[in-house]
Amino acid sequence: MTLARTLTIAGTDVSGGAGIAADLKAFQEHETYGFSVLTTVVSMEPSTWSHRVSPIPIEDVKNQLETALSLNPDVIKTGMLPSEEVVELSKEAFLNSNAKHFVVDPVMVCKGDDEVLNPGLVESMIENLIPHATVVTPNLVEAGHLAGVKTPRTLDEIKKAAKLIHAKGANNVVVKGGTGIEGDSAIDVFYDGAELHLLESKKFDTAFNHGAGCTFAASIAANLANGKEPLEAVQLAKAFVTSAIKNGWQMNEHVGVVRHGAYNSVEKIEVVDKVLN
Ligand code: PXL
Repeated sequence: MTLARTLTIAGTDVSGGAGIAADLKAFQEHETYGFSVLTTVVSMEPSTWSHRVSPIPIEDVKNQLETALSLNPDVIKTGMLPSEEVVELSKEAFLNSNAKHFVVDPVMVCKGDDEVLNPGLVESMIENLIPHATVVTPNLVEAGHLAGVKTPRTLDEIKKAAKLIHAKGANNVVVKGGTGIEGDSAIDVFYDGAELHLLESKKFDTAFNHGAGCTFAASIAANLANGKEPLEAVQLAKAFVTSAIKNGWQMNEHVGVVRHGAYNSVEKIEVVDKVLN
C-alpha cells in the first residue's frame, strides 16, 4: 500500500504546537506520509516566552530541498520561511517537483508578536508563492498585508481581502477570521474566484490554541494529497482544527497548545473512559 506524500517546508517550534511538529502530526492523522525541510528554529526564553528566531544556513536548506524533491512529494506546504531567498527556493522547489498542490501558510509573525519577521517577505510571498498556491491560508493580519489593506475586522472587510488576494493569483484563498470577528461563531472565508463560502464553527472559550494555523493548513494539504477538491479539503480541515482547538491544553504558564489528534482520538477516548469508570 502506498501513502500520499506530504512535504512541509517550515520552522520548528520547540513546544511542538506549531511549525513542522504540528504539520507532521496533522499529516499522520490524515494517513499521509509526512516529511520536512527545516527552515528556522524558534525557541522561547522560559521566563518571558519571548521568541528567538534563528534561520537555518541557506546551504542546509538547499541540501534538504534537494533530498526532499528526490522523494517525490504529492503536495508541498510552506510555513515559516525566514528570508526572501528561502521563499524563492520554496517556489522553485514546487515548480521543479511533480507535486500537484502547493499550500501556502503565509506565516509573518508568531502569535503574540506583531512585527513581521522580515519586511521584504510580504512582497516576496506575493510575487513568488501566491501565484502558484492551490490554497493560501492567511490570518487577519497576514490577509491585510497580502491584500494591501488595513487588517480586516468585519466580515465584509474579510471578503474583500479574500478577493484582493485571489486577484494576485492564488487559486483559492481561505482567510482565517477565527475568533477575530464579533459574535458567537469563529468564521473563516473561502474564495475560489467564483463564490464566497463561509466556514463557521462555535467559538470556544480557550487560550490554548497555539498551533491552530499550522494544523489547519497542514490538514488542508493532507486532504488535497488524499484527493479532495480544495473546498472540501478546507471544510474538512475546519472540522479537524476545530476539534484540535476544543481539546487544546495548557503546557505551562505561557503556552497552551492544540491537541492535533483530537479529531480522530477524543471520541474513542471518551467512550473508553466511560466503559472503564
Ligand atoms: O504559528 C506560527 C508559527 C509557525 N511556525 C513556527 C512557529 C510559529 C509560532 O510560534 O514557531 C516554527
